[in-house]
Amino acid sequence: NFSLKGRTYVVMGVANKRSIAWGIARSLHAAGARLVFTYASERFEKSVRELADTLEDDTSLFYECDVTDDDAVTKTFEDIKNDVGTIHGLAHCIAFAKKEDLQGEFVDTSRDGYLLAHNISAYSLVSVARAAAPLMTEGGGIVTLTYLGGERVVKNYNVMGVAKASLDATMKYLANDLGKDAIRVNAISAGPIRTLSAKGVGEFSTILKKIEADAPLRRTVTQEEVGDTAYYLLSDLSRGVTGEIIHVDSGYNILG
Ligand code: 0WD
Repeated sequence: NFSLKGRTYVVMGVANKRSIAWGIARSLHAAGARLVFTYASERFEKSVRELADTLEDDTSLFYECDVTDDDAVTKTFEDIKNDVGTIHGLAHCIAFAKKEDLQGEFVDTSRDGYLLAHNISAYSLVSVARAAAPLMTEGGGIVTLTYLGGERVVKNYNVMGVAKASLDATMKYLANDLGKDAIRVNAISAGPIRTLSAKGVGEFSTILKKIEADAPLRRTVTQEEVGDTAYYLLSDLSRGVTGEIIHVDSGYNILG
């Protein structure tokens, strides 16, 4: 039985209807899960609540959580524990880099920009996993979102590629630590999708066109396709899988 009825999942990083996190939320909801949304600041609260309102029989809960603040992360999961008790998994869909660091040459990345990108995009998974693990009393799944630019050089992706490489390794070390508590940690390497964050990457349209021309499936992927893979990784369907990176990218990563 792979229904998620009676299960609760935390979804971090819904900014608007184009967010990959929203695709994940819809897949989990369709499978019967109850959802807990976290958003970076008050600025996003209204749009997250409005989106959740569109879900059938919505029972979602909402919390502010700026992942650069350890106390905020701890408090968020304490609040979630008090309000819902046990959670069964979490989707971490959070990243950030300065726009100036997502164009031109990587060699020009400032110390500030480098640390900021790693803080929000990679360390946040450590801090969130530490705070969330005690709530997964029946075991659980953690999924993060990564990109090919962490495995090889992708033009303009620059400091975010280096942060994704760190995120990939972070995911594996966490999988090793948390496996003894029956918590699995995996990543989805999504192909490029037009979102708020993607707007920051220089020449993003060119990247999309390349996928349409060259990827084995000759098309880009959707938030829904990433969402369904997250459902697989957060459900018992994937119960033997941890420390894995699954590419949901129309097969683009196999090309030399
Ligand atoms: O092509 C793409 N769009 C791809 C995205 C391809 C492969 C991977 N990804 C990754 C991104 O790198 C990111 O890790 O997917 C993840 C989600 O990104 P997205 O859906 O493309 O972008 P967006 O809709 O802009 O969501 C990014 C979230 C926002 O949501 P909320 O509602 O939580 O604010 O990251 C959030 C950002 O605000 N975010 C933060 N959340 C908490 N604390 C912070 C922060 N300090 N900074 C940014």
